[in-house]
Formats: sequence, C-alpha cells, structure tokens
Amino acid sequence: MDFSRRCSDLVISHPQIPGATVDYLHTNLVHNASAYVSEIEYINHGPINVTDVSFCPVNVDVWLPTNTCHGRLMGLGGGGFDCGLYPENMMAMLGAVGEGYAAVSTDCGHTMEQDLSEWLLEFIGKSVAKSLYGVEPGYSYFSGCSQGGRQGMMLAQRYPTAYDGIVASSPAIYWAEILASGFWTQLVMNELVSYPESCELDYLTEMAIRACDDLDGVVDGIVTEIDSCKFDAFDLVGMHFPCGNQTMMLSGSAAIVASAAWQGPFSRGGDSLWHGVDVVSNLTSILSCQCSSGGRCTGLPVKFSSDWIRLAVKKNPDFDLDSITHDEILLIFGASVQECTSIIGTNDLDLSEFRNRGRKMLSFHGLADPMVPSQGTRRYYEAVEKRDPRVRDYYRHFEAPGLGHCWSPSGLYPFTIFNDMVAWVERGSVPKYLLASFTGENGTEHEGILCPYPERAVYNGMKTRCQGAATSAPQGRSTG
Ligand SMILES: [Ca+2]
Repeated sequence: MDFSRRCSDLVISHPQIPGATVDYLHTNLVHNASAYVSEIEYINHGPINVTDVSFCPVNVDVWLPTNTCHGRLMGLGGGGFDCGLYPENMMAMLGAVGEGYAAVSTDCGHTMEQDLSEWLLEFIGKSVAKSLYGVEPGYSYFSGCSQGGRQGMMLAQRYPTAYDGIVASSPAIYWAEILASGFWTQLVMNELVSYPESCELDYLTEMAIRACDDLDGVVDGIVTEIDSCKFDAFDLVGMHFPCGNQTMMLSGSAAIVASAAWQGPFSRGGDSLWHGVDVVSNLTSILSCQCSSGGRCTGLPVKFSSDWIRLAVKKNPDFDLDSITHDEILLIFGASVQECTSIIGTNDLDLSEFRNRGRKMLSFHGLADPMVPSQGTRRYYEAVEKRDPRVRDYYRHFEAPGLGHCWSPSGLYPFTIFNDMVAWVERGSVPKYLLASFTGENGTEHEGILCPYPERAVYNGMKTRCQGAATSAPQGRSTG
C-alpha cells in the first residue's frame, strides 16, 4: 500500500462523532524514526529499541504505523492531571507504533473533565485507522498508569464495550480521597512546626525494609509480606545514623510524620479516613519542605494535592494552604469526596457488562507506592470480588512487592503485563502469574513473579510459585 499518498488529509476521512465535529486533520508521514523508549516512558511494557518505524500521525492524536502494522490499536492514558500527550506519553506513542500498534491519545483539550474522551479515542482511532488501512483494527487495547489507570477503570465501568482489553496500573481509583489525603502529612508537619530531614525519612524507609525483608524467606531488599510488616518508627527515636559526611540523630517529629504517612488521615475521634502509604514507600518523594535563611520552614505539598484542594475543592487559586487545621482538613476531605466522586471517582463495583461482553482487564499496584496507596486498589478489588466471586475470569490484580508508583528502580516491575493482556484476549491464555524484573542490591537484574491477588508468591528454596489464598483460585504454576 502506498502510504506516502494515503497519509493525507484528503484521503483520511474526518471521524463522524455524535455531538462533536473534527475541524481539521493534519497529517505528515514520518519516515524511519528510531529511539530508545524506556519502561518509565512506556509503562506496562519493557524498554524497547524502536528502529526505522514509519508512521502517519493524525492530529487528534493518532499515529498509524505504515511499515510494522498488525491490525491492533492501543489507546494510551494520561498521568497526573494530564489526560495524555505529555512528553513521556509521546514516547509511549512511539513505543506503540514501534511495536506495530495504531496508537491513539489525546490532550482532551482540557484536563479534569476528560472522562468522555477515552472511549472517543477508540472510536476516533478505529475510524482514522480504517481510512488509512482500508479495514478497522482487529483488536483495541487501553494502557495506562496512575491517572491513566483510573481512566482504564472508568472505561471498564462506564464504557465496557470500548476496548477488548485494558491494562489499568497503579490506578487512582479513589481520586477525591487520594488527593485530599495527600495534604495530611503537610498538616502534621505544620502543626508540629517541625520538618524532618530527608536523611531521617530515608533512614526510616531503609530500616523498615531491613526489618521486614526476610519475612518472605529471601533477604533481597524486597518486602513481599507487607501485611505482616510491623515496624514502629518510635523505636528508633534517638538512634544515630550517617547523613552524608555527618552523623544524625532521629528526631521524634520525624517518627510522628512518617507514622502519619503510613497511617493516613484520621478524624478527631481517631477513625481512619483513608489509607496511608505502605511502610516501605519512599517518603522523600511526598514529604518535602523549604526553609528560609532565617530558619522559617514551610511544607511543600505534592502539587497534585495542593492544586486539587485550591482549585477543585476550595475553588480559590489563592487559598492559603498553610492555614489548614485538622478540623479544616476533615471538611476538605468530606467536600472532596462528596462533590467530586460522582465526576471523577471510578469505584463502581459493577463490572457485569464488561464481563458479559468477554472483555479482560489487568492491573498491578506497587507495594511501595508513595503517591497512590496500594490499599485502595486492594479495597476495590476485594469489593468487586465480594460482588462477583468469579472476577478473576475477566479481571486480575497483581500486587508488586517493593515497587513505587508505576515504575521505580527497585521493586518487581511486570514488564510483560500488556503483552499478557493481548495473549489473554486473543489466545485465551490466562495470566496465572506475571513475570517481573527487579534490580538486586548489588545491581544485578533478577526475575521474579507477581501473583493474582490474593495469591502470593512463595519461595520454597528452589522455586517461586503462586499459592492461593482463595479456594476458587486456579493452581499456581512453577516458573522454574
Ligand atoms: Ca525479601
């Protein structure tokens, strides 16, 4: 097929979208693009070397490979407040066309009320691909992490026919709760008028990992048995440890702040409002502050949370976050959940239409995620399973020991999850476990497995295998 002639706005027809118009299409065939695309940019996949891929980018944004296509479409989700088409996402688009997918993503034109656009993506992508290739893609998949994971969940719940398979990783399912909770540790620091040093937080994380590493039987820097990990930061107050060239002593306030991050926000009466982060999470990525030369410090809340509270909850860009008290954060949390969950929450437990249409979904969540508490995804999965005990026929969730948010240098990262989804959809190959890679303490690469929740990976001295916690669980398979 002569793609140099067909990749033209004269040939590619404008998608017919009910209630919307596509004003113009811009196309310009790209020849022989090559790049290294890392797993951070191409989440749900391993790193790939893209070589000499040619594609036809259509401005909505659909990139149609012209020398590697195999008739499949990949919708790519966003991250943070971005719907899609931010720099890492553009690299993911290149990774996808490099692997022969018609890749489709969008910036949504705006940021927060984007949920309509993910099923439109599939619609637009199919329509435009058909114009170029003469046939529609045979299969459509969605791939996302964090915000993109939330979009994937929303698709399964509200638009269950849009995609054949969905990979919804580290999903921010309970968006309103997560973003309101994100300010909790800042409040604790402000009330203490004490801001822990990064060395103190890193020391606590390191000691938590050391305390719980061998609960899984292997001392490898990875904490698999996170539920049995009992670690009390207060036991270490007054201990000395190295910080650069100096020796530092752990302060009581560092123990209070770290414990607040692990516990999550609670009411005046001590009732938990939302999950905290896993005890082995990297706290310096969510807990920072800045101090003036005069010694006055203020917290630097994670931007997602501060923007969310100012713009979505308070609707006042000038709202003074430093003025927030414990009573105020309870009101903010309540307002965030009450006003925003119906718009952006994706915790609908009813996946029956998704199931009935034969669609499949996979998710993973790092057990050291400092941004989106892993317990939220577990909570959602358990609630769906309670409603439908056969959930694993169409949706499987994998907890990833030691992994941070979406990807991190340490922890078990399931680099084949997207391809496992394709195999499940197209060949009926049930993902009984996911292969995962991790970097050991001496810098060498290892492979492990992730098991479908609530099964867990158990090492018997020879092999690692999945062991079921539920009676309906399929028998785990050895990887050795
Ligand atoms: Ca271990």
